[in-house]
Amino acid sequence: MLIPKRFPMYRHALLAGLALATLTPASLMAAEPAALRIEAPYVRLAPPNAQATGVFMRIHNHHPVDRALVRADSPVAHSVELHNHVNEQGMMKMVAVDKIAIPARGQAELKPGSYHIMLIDMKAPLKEGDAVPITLTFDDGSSQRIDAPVRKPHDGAPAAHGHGKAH
Ligand SMILES: [Cu+2]
Repeated sequence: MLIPKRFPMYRHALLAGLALATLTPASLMAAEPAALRIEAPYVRLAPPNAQATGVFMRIHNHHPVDRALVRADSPVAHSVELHNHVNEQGMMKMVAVDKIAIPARGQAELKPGSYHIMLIDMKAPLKEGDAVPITLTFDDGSSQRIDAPVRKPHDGAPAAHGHGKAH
């Protein structure tokens, strides 16, 4: 192959192209999950005897295509659902959703009062500091396993007490 020496940049680009062409589909697929980055996952410490609690995180999508979280699993709960909070005639309530969108070159924010993962019917009480394994499955069939620490709800987050703080 004749590549003019006086165009070194063109030569490099061509060699890089050849290197890419030798990648197998399997190695390309293995590289795929890195495009979604999970940040600051945590499980909200539930009150004693609570049967369910929420899991929150940010999911960054560096891909130029929209993605979605379509499923979550965890061995600590009998059931795991994707939820959103909606305002229904002035009442905030949780509803199950099929998926949580992660926009191209954007992020999905799972936070109290919004989208979250719900652990339902826990097999054993979770304690502060426990690391909860959660497997996230995305719309392209890829999955990622994370460990989400159990944390107390932040001050100022919606709590069971509502607005009524003592003077
Ligand atoms: Cu929920």
